Amino acid sequence: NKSQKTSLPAFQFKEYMAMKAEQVNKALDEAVPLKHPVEIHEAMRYSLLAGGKRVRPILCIASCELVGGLEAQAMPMACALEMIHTMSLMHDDLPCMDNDDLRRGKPTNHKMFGEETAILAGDALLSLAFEHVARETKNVSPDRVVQAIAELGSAVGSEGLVAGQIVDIKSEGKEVSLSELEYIHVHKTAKLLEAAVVCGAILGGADVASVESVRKYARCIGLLFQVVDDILDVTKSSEELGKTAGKDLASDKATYPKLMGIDEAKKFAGKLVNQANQELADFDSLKAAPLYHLANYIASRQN
Ligand code: GRG
Repeated sequence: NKSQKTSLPAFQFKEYMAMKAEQVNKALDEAVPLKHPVEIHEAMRYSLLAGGKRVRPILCIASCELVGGLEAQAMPMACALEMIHTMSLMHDDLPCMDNDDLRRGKPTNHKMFGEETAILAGDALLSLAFEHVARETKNVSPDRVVQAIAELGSAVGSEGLVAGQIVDIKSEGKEVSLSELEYIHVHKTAKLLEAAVVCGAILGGADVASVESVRKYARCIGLLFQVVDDILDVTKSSEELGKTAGKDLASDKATYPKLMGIDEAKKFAGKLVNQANQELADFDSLKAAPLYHLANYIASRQN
């Protein structure tokens, strides 16, 4: 989109993403060495290092740098976010949940290592995430580390990801309203993205007002992430089937395109990306460039 491109500061976004992802991958590799008991560490490393866009860690680092912090101050938290994201996918793929065979183009963790190991490897990643932030965060005041850990914990537990997952599971086969759908997505997807951005700002030394501005930005991109996911589901399966109606329009699962129509869902996505970027208006535009581009990337991503 031409108007968007001209209004964004010049910035090598692809190179930025590749560089940051490489740093994150290196840090993750070091954070989970292959040690005794090998069975559990192998399973943890298998899913953690299986690819993925690394959106949450990069959001965390970008937010830390936005407020004047350094990448190194946010890196343990960035790794923790990816550990938790990965374990949530591992558990989501289990036979008792979504029962998926493939994830990130590879066999799911339980397909490779068995259900017992996949559950335990997920539990170990969840626990390690908090330990890693507490032990490895350097050059940040202890009260900021504690504040960030609390933020992360609340995004993941029974008021965060777990809440979204249970409400999603319990609503299967039932009529879901737009507000119920929003509850599910805010908790399953947006909470961790919000924690990524907010924790990055806290660790980078942001004042209270800046933390709240980036929180508002994060809430928009959290919802945007899911609306785009739903749109992609429709457009992808339409392409695959060569039909106008995609998988999600036909299935029971509530989605934005199903509840508001594909055109309205696209308009909603456009509104969210604009609103997200407006929240960054008070920051230095050069420093905010990664987050501007990340919002646009989430809006226009193809997978
Ligand atoms: C977190 C304690 C705890 C338990 C797990 C199973 C569960 C509770 C929650 C499921 C949450 C879930 C599967 C949310 C969907 C999140 C989502 C949008 C995944 C796709 O994220 P991308 O596109 O994936 O960033 P990649 O592979 O690129 O990382």
